[in-house]
Amino acid sequence: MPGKQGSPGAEDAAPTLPSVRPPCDRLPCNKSSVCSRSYFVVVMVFFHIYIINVIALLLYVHYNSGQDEASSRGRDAAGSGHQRPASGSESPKPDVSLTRIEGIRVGHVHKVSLVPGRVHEMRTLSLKPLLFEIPEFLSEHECRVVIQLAQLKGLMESQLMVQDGQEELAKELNLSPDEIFNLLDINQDGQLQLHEILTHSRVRDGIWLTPENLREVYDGLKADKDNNGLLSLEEFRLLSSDAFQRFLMQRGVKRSQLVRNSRHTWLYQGKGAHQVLQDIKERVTRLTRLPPTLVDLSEPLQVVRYEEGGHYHAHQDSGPVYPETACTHTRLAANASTPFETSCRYITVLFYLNSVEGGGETAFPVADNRTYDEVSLIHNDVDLLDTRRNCNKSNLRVKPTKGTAVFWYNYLSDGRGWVGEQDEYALHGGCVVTRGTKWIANKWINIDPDYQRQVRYQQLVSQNPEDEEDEGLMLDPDVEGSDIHQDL
Ligand SMILES: *[C@@H]1O[C@H](CO)[C@@H](O)[C@H](O)[C@H]1NC(C)=O
Ligand SMILES: *[C@@H]1O[C@H](CO)[C@@H](O)[C@H](O)[C@H]1NC(C)=O
Ligand SMILES: *[C@@H]1O[C@H](CO)[C@@H](O)[C@H](O)[C@H]1NC(C)=O
Ligand SMILES: [Ca+2]
Ligand SMILES: [Ca+2]
Repeated sequence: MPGKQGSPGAEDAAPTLPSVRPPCDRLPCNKSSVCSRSYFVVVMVFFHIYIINVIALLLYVHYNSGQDEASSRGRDAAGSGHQRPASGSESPKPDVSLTRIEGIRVGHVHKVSLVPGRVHEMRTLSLKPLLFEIPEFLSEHECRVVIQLAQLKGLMESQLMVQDGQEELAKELNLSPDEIFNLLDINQDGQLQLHEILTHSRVRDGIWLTPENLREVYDGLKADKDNNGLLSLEEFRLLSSDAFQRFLMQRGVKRSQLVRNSRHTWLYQGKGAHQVLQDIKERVTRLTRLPPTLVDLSEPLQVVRYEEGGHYHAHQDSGPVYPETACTHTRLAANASTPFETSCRYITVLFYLNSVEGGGETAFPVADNRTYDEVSLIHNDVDLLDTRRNCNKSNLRVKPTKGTAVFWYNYLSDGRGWVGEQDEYALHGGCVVTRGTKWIANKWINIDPDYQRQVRYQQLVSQNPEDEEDEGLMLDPDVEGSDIHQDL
C-alpha cells in the first residue's frame, strides 16, 4: 500500500479497508481498553492512508502539469501523450492513451506553440465541461478564406421544416400511449406538467416549444379538458403522438421557432483541399495533442452562418453512451444489430470567423454548475435551453471574436486513457444574433467510446486504397450530410 503512487481517488482507499478491520474482529472485545486501543490503531492507519493519498495527489498534479508544459513546448503531436499510471487492469486496455489537457483552474493560461515562431495563449474557461479559449487561433486571412470557400460551395438550411423521422421512431419502438405517458411523467404523479412535456420535446429536432405556445396548443386542441394546466393520462390518450407538432405546423412556423435557425456547409480538409483548410486541421491536431489519424478520420469542417435573428437552442454535440448505441462515424465497424446511432464527438473546436456586432454569444447554461439536473433546466417557465430568451441566465457566455477558437470535451475520461461517459455540462447553444451576421466553423473530433469498434473502423478504412478513402470522406457529407451530421 505505501508503494502505491498516482491515481488519486476513492479506489485507493477502498481495497485497504478489509485488511484494517480484522484485528478488531479477532480481538475479544470484552475489555474496553483493548477495543479503544485497536480503535486508535484503526484511526492512525486511516490517518496514514489519508496523508499518503494527499501526497500522491500532489505528486500526480505536479507530474501532470509538468508534462503539459513540456509537451506544449513544441513536441510534435504524436498523440500517444503521457501514459496514465496503471490502476489494476481488469479489461483490455487501449494501446493509445488519449491526451486530455488539464484545465488546472478557471482563468489559468497555458502557453501553447501551434505555429512556428509564435506562442498562443490558451485560457481555461470552465472545468465542467473542460473548456478553453485561444484568441487569434486563426488569422484574418484564414477566416476570410474559410468564409469564401463556404460561400463558393453554397450553404444549406441547417434544419428543414419536415420531420417525418420522429413518428417512425415512435412506431419502431412500438410504445403505447400509456407507456409514453409514463416516460414523460418524470415525477410520477400521474399528471404531465408543462415542463415535463417541454423536457421531452427537445429530444426531438423539431419546433421549439415554449411554455406559452404549449398553452396555446392545449387551447387549440382542447387537450386540457378540465383546464388545470396539466395533462392526465385520460387527456393524453386522446392525443396522437405528434399532435403538438402537427398543430403548430398547421398554424405556420417561422424560422425563429425552430430548434436552430442557420445555414451551413461542410469543407473537406484532406489531401488536395485548400492549404488553409489543411493548416487548420494540423493546428487542431497540435492543439488537442490527439493522434493525427483520429483527426484525419473525423468529420469535415462545418461552416455555419447565422443571419440577424439566427440562433441555436442549447444542445449536446454528442450522444450518451449506451451498449446498444453505435457511433455514426464508425458504423462501418458496428454490429448490424445496434439499433441506435449517435454522433460521437469527443471534442468540439469552434472557430469564430467574424466578430458579431450584436448577440450571437456561445452560451453554456450549466458550465461549472455545482450540480446538474435535467429537470431543473426549466424552472418557473424559465427555460435555460432557450437561447432566444435566456442566454443572460447562462452560467457562461463566450463573445464571438474574429479568429478566436474555443474547444471543449463532450465526454469525460474513462480513467484509463480512453473516452468515458458523456459530459452533461457540455450543453451549449448559440444566442440570438441581434445585429449583423455571425460566421463560425466547427471541427469535431470523432472517437468511439467503444475502443475495439474504433480500432476495427480504422483497420477497415486503412485497408482501402488511399484515394478511394479520400473520395469517400469527401462525398459523405454532401450526399447524406443533412441527416448524418445532424446535431442532437
Ligand atoms: C456482435 O455481437 C456479437 C454478439 O453480441 C459479438 O459476439 C460480436 O463480437 C459482435 N461483433 C462485432 C463486430 O461487434
Ligand atoms: C445548478 O446548481 C444549483 C446548485 O447546486 C442547483 O440548485 C441547480 O438545480 C443546478 N442547475 C441545473 C440546471 O442543474
Ligand atoms: C435577459 O434577456 C431578456 C430577453 O432577452 C430580457 O427580457 C431580460 O430583461 C434580461 N435580463 C437581464 C437580467 O438582463
Ligand atoms: Ca408529472
Ligand atoms: Ca388536465
